[in-house]
Amino acid sequence: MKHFTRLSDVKKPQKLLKNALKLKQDPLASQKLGKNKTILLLFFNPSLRTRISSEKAALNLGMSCIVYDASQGWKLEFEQGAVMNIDRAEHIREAAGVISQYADIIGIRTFPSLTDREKDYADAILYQFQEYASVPIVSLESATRHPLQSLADWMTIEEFRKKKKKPKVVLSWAPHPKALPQAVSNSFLEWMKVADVDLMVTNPEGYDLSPEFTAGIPIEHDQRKAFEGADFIYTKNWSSFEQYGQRLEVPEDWTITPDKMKLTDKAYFMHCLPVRRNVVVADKVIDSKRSLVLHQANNRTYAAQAVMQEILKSL
Ligand code: AN0
Ligand code: CP
Repeated sequence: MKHFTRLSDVKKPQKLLKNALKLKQDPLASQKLGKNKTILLLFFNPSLRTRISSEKAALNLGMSCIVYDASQGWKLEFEQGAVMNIDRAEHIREAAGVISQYADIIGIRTFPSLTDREKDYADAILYQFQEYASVPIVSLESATRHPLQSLADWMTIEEFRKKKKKPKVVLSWAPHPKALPQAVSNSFLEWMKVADVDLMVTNPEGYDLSPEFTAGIPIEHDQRKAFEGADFIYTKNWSSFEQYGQRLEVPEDWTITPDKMKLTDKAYFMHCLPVRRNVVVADKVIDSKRSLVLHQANNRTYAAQAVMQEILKSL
């Protein structure tokens, strides 16, 4: 594997999953692999889990890790041929080229603008880094996808699924006071398509995700109906794709409550975090024994470690 920005970068996803689960049993098994190697994590947007779990993964592999808060640094220019006489002090071409000389792998977190759909969905910042850097690029959540999260979520589902039943996995929209990206949800669908599960999405009218990600997956606009018989409820808020980046009026209550969870087949509750309690999910659900949120967050380390391990082997 050269880069890790989306599922299609991974030749054998099942093997990557297996490696992540194996690393979890013995996280320090490959401590020599990363010796004298450096990963640089570049954050254009905030993070708690991704930042710490990725650093921990790098340390487990014996790598050095540099974290750079790019929101505090020079404003970068991404347009080709730009006359840089306003506020952007440095072009992506130099920035990516320079960082490539300091690091063997670059991780990048960059959220969408939520104003320009075409630009966001081209994931221009991430892929320009890929173009102008000379080392592998790992997505730490881009405008369209969050593959490290999806791999950790897949690990979690594998660990908790009943052995003899193909689980029904429901991705459910939930309310949120702010307009959020679609990346986590897009990516979850992308990865669940290669997992052995029955997948369904439920969201209010107007909130259907991009057809690029929902193709072949049933979309149910009645949340209660979708929850019937579910084994995993994966919850996430996202802003509208159709009315791009907007928060639309939703008359019904979409918060995940104990009542709704009773419609499921004793489903586990999942969320990538950070989560707004009693807006996205009721305390009683997230605090219940069926909540896997901390387990998911723990798996982020081993997902990142499996990805870094595969990239290090290819250097
Ligand atoms: C971000 C999002 O929805 O993409 C990060 C989630 C991992 N969430 C927030 O900004 C609350
Ligand atoms: N789930 C996740 O990626 O969390 P952070 O935004 O805190 O990294």
